[in-house]
Amino acid sequence: MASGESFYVTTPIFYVNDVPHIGHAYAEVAADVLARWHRQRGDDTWFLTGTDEHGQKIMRSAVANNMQPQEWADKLVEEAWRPMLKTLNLSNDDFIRTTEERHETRVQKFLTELNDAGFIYEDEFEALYCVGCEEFKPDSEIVDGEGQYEGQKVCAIHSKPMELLKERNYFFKLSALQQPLLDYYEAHPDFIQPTSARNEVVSFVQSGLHDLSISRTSFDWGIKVPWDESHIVYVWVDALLNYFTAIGYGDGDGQFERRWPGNHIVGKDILRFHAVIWPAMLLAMKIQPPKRVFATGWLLVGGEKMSKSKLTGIPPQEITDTFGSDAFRYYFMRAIHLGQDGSFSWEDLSARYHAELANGFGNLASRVISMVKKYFDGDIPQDVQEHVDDEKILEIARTAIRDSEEAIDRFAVDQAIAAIWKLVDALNLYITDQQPWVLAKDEANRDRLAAVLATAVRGLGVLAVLLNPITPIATEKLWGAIGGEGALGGITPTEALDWKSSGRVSDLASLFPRIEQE
Ligand code: ME8
Repeated sequence: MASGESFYVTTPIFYVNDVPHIGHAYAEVAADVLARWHRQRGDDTWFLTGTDEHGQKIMRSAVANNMQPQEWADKLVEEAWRPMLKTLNLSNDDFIRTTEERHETRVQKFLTELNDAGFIYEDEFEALYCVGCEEFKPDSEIVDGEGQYEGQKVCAIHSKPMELLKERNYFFKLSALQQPLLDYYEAHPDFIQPTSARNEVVSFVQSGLHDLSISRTSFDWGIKVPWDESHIVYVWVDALLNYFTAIGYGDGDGQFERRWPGNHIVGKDILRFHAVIWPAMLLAMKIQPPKRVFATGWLLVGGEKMSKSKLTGIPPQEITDTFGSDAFRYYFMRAIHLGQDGSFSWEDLSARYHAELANGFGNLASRVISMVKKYFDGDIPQDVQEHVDDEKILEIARTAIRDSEEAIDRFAVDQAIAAIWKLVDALNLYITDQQPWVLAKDEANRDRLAAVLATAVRGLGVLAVLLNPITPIATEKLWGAIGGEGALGGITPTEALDWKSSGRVSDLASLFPRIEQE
């Protein structure tokens, strides 16, 4: 089933002004699940993540910590951001930092080309800027401050005062791209997802685009504008280009051509950068925009976006230390529909962990394996005569495969898991109905017992493959315990369905042990 099709998926690159919280981890896990899913099916997959290290926000946090910006970025990347990849068991193929030379030289190359194409000019500019967003804000996104900021204008997202910036800047002719963008959205209805995000972007662009200031002179923590070194590149233009620089834009070695266009998973607060500015820069250069920009919702705390600046962030390891990375991945992918906001609660996490992972899936696996041990001395029964009830289970497995594939194509990971869970529930019910422990009492039922357990093992094989992108550690263990050979990451669900283990079961420690509540 190896398609060899390219699947390039990216996360936002994260500001290194602080340490990660579960809101950042969420996008990482979503991208990782999609990458593992595609890799498993033989697609030519590339998963990129990284860090966004220039701009005023980083410079100021470095100053506040008495460090040079580069030193500060190095510290946070090594102590906080790279360790998060391990905490979440991510399978990223690359990690880009915007302070790397490979990034800087390619950003300069791209900007030179954009300038040569006639899309850049110089002008005077004055507007209100939010350093938290690293963005000039329209009036509609500025509100009156409260508390210590009473009487001041603040950013609606960060609740911090806006700053008046007046500079001579280079501008990108974004307004000239308004109609080409609208034409592109129309011709590619799946480009921006979900639909609510698409509608928002289309009406924003219809309401008129202004040219974009893409350089700064008031500070110097950034990449130099190649034709005028007294300016640095606006941090968002620098950051968006990471999706190109990491895959060798302009190198001519074929990697870029092989991977692009990519799929971007982004938070809804940074949708316009990805669905307006980024494709506009590409349309200007006659390069194909991304295949898909998918806007995720926010993890909320008390109804507000969990955030570093508001000190409401929960570090991912607080969860993984107790529940493990598999449960973290499962929970966030299952409990929240990608594209909608969600609230995290320890109670909900614990309830789903115990009901779905421990009792639903883990227990099913241990029951089946212990019965094969008990009744067949560990040998998985072979060449069994299937009965209509067994056929039904195999049919449910086929449906789970089909429905989950279809959901993943839409990035609806929660729906894919729900489709897979129909097989978990059906297998649990099947064991309860077939009552292998009753069949085992009468030698005359030996063949029937063999068929039931062989079918249950096949069902577990399909589950191991389908759930591998979501809970890779538990499913590798399960695959080994039912006599599966080879790395699970390279087996498709259909191959697992046709697979009849000729092996033996082996001991399987509880996949999801119960956790005593403190
Ligand atoms: O925006 N729930 O970086 P960033 C869900 N460097 N997602 C959340 C979240 C929450 N509570 N809090 C943050 C930047 N995020 C830029 C990106 S890409 C070329 C440059 C998400 O560190 C947020 O929506 O502020 C965004 O998608 C991502 O974390 C990075 O945020």
